[in-house]
Amino acid sequence: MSAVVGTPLRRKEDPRLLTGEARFVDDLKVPGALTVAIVRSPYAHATINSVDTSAALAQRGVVAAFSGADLRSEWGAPMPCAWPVTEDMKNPEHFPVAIGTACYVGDAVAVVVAESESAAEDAAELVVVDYTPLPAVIDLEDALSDRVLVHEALGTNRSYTWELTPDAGLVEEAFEHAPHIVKERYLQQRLIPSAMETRGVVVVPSPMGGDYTMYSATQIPHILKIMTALTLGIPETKMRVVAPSVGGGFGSKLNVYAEELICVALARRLRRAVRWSEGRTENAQATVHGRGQIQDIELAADANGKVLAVRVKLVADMGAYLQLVTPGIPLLGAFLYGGCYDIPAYSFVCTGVFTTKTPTDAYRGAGRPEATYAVERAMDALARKVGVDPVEIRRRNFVPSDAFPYNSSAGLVVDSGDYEPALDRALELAGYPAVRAEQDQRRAAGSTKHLGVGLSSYVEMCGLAPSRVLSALRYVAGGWEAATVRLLPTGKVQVVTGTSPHGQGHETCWSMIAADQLGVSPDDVEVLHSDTAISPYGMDTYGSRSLSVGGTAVYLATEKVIEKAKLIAAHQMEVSADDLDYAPGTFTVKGSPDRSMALGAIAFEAFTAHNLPDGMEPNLEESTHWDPPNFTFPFGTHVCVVEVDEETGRIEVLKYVAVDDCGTQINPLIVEGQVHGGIVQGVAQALFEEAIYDSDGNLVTSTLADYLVPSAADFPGMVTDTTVTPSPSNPMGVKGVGETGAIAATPAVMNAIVDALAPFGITDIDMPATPQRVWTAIQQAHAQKGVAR
Ligand code: MCN
Repeated sequence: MSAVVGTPLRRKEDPRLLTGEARFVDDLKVPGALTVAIVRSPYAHATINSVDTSAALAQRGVVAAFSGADLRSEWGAPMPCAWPVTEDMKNPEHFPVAIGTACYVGDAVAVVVAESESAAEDAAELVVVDYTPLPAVIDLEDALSDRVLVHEALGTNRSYTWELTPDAGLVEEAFEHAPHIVKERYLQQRLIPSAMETRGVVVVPSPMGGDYTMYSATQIPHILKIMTALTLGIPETKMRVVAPSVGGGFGSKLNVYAEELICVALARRLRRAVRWSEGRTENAQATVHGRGQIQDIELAADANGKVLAVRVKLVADMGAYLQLVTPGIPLLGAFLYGGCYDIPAYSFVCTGVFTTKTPTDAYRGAGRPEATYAVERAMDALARKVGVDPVEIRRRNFVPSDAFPYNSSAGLVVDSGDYEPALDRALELAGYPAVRAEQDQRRAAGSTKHLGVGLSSYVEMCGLAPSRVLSALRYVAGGWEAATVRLLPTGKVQVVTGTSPHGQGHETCWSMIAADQLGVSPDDVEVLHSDTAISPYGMDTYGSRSLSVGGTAVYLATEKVIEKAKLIAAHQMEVSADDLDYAPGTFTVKGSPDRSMALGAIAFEAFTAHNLPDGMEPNLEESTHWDPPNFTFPFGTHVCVVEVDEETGRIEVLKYVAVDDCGTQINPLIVEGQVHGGIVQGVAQALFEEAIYDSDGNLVTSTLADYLVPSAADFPGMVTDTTVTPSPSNPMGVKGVGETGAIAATPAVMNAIVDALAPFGITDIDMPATPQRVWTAIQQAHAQKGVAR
């Protein structure tokens, strides 16, 4: 396409991140700021009879302490949920500090404000809360029974039931007559996002009060600003939100959190700057969790394994409350349970249910890893039933390359795709036939080291999103993105974006886009972001949307700058604008190569405004608000090879191959990094991670000693490659890549494990597939064989 786009440029943000120069929330020094400590419920469910803060208040250095009731007057509205997925969705009233009832371990019940962190934390331990414990609601099916209600006032634990049943009749018919029916239940365990930087907030009021600047480790400064203004009754013009450097979020920082609202409320009440930093255990308890679903999936297929219908029923764990987009997360997957296959008939129903656990919400992939997991595991089950190789079952069902744009039975228009080349390349890189041959050899030799190979072919829907579609899904905000591009008088470029990177490298990629368009070096482009005073409009970063929506906005704003510059060049060179050719950085008169004008010179002319066309405003600055016509649909195939030790249950990933297609790549190095990170998270779900609650509702995995986050040592090198199928839905042909690895990896690993265990007749293992679980399943299989003998 051009000079720098498509090249593996190193990230310009990395030197400051790697040398300690970057400033995270916790690094911000605000003289005189008070520290907030949160008193959290040790019970999963309890009536709060009273809160006594007197002992805490008597401590030296303590400035204030409040219960939920004390702060009630601060909230003009309860905590926001921006996705009421059905008209009759039940949403319990939720305030930042609980009043009357605590609904999960970690629910805030009081706050202490002190001159130092240690004073705040010590005093928080002296707050006496009188609780009457209530029974916990942990199990999803138990929750559905309404035996114990999480929120008495709702009269049920069911928040909503959402259906997508475009072909109900066809689905029923297919299941009545199909020669092959696959019926599977999969459990999506809860995950704890565990970003490297936990959350943190600093709020600085203006000296006279009334204006507030919030620094927060957030993915969504713009949405947070609006929601804070609404919840606290502060005029939007008086609220500024800044996300400084943010150490990862993976969806968990796409939220409006109690602590953010508490800090603004306290700054307002005390007229002092306040700060709060989240500890690692607080992070496990009070930052949203991901996944948490029971998935029932059924496939009806003809004699050749061609799928005729897919029927899906989900129970999704909302946790104790609905956070910003909690109820919508399963819906993001609802459109993808047909995978990358040509499925004639489809039905989906999801029930969201409350439990006395940490609220769930977005976590890398948000609904789409769950969908991909279910369909890819079920396709392997179908392959077993039909008696064909998992590769063959996929080929028989892929949407053919000439069918795009493809209208899926779930209602999507998948704009472009070409699934077989990615599969072929992944098989080639994995050495598929050789792996199968070795598997056969080992089995024949009676080896106790079982080889397994697993596939995952996926398509995802990202780039959130056309605003009209979001409206149809009852999401309250839009899906556009804003950008401003300024060509400064010296020829340097300033880009202002509404996206809010927290590890994705937007400064590099947006610089590359602007550089190629304007004919400058990426080093000459400055990208400004994540401060609502600098970029007043934005919909922020999540849903692998930033490039295809925000990057496209940058591209379109540069086009506008070039258009205006062309008029100036034409005016000054006394030719018609139609007589000018543009090559990045220079306008040349057609047929007269020596008559040209550089964009930098035009920028200076626009600045001095000495000789502009009549009526033209000075300066070269243009803005765009881009609302995409469609999602983007990256796809690919991942192949995982594992070795399972029959004697210990230990699983080793021997090889991992990923072939992804995210359309045109702006920076292949960043694409590869995104894929790597996503794969590790996906593999971690398969092998390591699980938020475990005991029957009283205690989170027993609330430290990193108990919750197994993988390290580099746990993982082999990855082999990655790409195919390129541009998206026709945006001018650069780009698709998102931020979540693909997490979406594809989990089923590839689990399919490989189940494949390795085929000789034992094992067809499923709950995630994470720990050595203990695998070993136990093998022992049970041995025992059953023994009985049969
Ligand atoms: N890119 C590219 N060419 C493409 C696609 C993407 O060069 N065809 C580049 C983009 O320019 C951008 C990066 O890859 O620099 C990711 O782009 P995109 O897919 O648009 O995703 P977003 O920038 O919107 O990032 C969100 C996505 C999500 S949803 C999660 S979750 C996630 C992820 O990004 N969380 C992350 N990657 C993460 N990476 C880090 N380090 N930390 C997180 O918290």
